[in-house]
Amino acid sequence: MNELTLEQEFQAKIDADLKIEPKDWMPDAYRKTLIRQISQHAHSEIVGMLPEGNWISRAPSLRRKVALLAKVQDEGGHGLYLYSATETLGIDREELIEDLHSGKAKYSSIFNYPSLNWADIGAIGWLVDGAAIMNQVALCRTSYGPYARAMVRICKEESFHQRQGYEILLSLCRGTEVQKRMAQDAINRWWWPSLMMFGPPDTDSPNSEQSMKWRIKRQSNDELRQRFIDMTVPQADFLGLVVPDPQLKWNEERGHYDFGPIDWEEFRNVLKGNGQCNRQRMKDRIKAHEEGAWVREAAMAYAEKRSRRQEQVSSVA
Ligand code: FAQ
Repeated sequence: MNELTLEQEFQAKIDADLKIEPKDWMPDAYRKTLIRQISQHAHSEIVGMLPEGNWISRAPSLRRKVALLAKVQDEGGHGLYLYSATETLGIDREELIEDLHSGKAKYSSIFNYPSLNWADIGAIGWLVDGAAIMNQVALCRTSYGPYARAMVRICKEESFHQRQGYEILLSLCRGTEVQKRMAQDAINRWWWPSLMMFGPPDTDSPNSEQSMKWRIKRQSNDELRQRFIDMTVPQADFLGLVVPDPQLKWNEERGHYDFGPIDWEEFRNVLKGNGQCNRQRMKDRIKAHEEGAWVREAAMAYAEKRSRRQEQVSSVA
């Protein structure tokens, strides 16, 4: 079959909402786009462990510590599902990790902001996980089977994370004046970077058009951002917190909130490596990777030993 026919059949399958599986024929550019997006997503999960990991030893109670520990562990797990999904596209995990550590690969801009106090852990859960879920629920219907299936499980865990964050803020908002001020300060700092998580505006998003055609992305950056704002503002009202956007206003005609301009210059700067924590995050990530070398070696040695034993057993049988 020639390339054109293969491509037409591939697109017809996508248009019929069927999943593409690892052994199916796919255009090179589709494979590359998936490797780019899924690996960036995997990197975001494991770099995202760092700002919260900082607070495990300082959580204000045992209950909070256990919940945060479980959340950070889940994020490590999400990274693993996503690296595995990327490997089904024929790329080696080590190569992806090297690209992350060398600064070649991107990860979500949001994780280059500092987590300064306990209220930030609430804000990360509520806003950052909230934004992640909004994006990832759409990805449960993405066209590539292994990615879509990983997303279903990830979304279930993320919704627990979001509630955990909201509950931290609820406790602070029902606490003392100082605690409420802490919560407000955290929202002031995390609101705008959370909106940036959805990526540049549709008019300035080079990958969107093709990714939507291939149904890798099911909704555009701006659509998801608007949906997130519409969902989150009433939650902020319930907490008694003010969203730090003087232009935020319900628009009856549109049935959506209007909001003020996003500082895309700040976003581009963070992507260039000049955010508040880019250097620190990479330093910590590389250190964690190096210190974990013995665990990977031990796991590989165990896996090899097990498969040798299984071979011996089956040759005797
Ligand atoms: N940060 O043309 P588009 C989480 C890049 S998971 C950094 O619109 P695309 C869980 C983009 O890669 C959070 N870079 O790109 C958690 C592209 O660069 P490239 C991560 C960004 O791919 C919670 C360029 O800008 N989630 O948080 C960002 O069509 C709490 C042009 O942009 C995912 O990765 C950004 N925010 O759409 C963990 C979801 N936005 O590669 C711990 C999957 C854009 O051409 C604690 N990914 N860029 O050089 C996606 O849905 C998409 O990749 C988008 C971007 C929507 C992020």
